[in-house]
Amino acid sequence: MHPAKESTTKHIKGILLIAQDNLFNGTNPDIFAMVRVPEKLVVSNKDFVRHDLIVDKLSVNTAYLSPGQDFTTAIASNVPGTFVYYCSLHPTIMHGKIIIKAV
Ligand SMILES: [Cu+2]
Repeated sequence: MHPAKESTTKHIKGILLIAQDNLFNGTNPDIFAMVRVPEKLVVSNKDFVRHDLIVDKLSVNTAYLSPGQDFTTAIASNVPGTFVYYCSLHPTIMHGKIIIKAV
């Protein structure tokens, strides 16, 4: 019995970012999360070229994803703030914000 572990798992929600046509989800959407509430993040490459997803300040880096490949990671922060996510291969067109709000 590990109730603490159980309740942590309950708080993990899923975010899916699909890389396609050199955009994430078509619009490079803002992603919202709460401080100290980890969010599962899946990046799926449905494009014809390689992409990755990096969030420098949250230590997220999927490495290069080939077409058809996906990668599961998590975003988590103990401090509120706005963090930029981007594809290192197309940083000027594939970028958005992760907004972590205080509880
Ligand atoms: Cu890219």
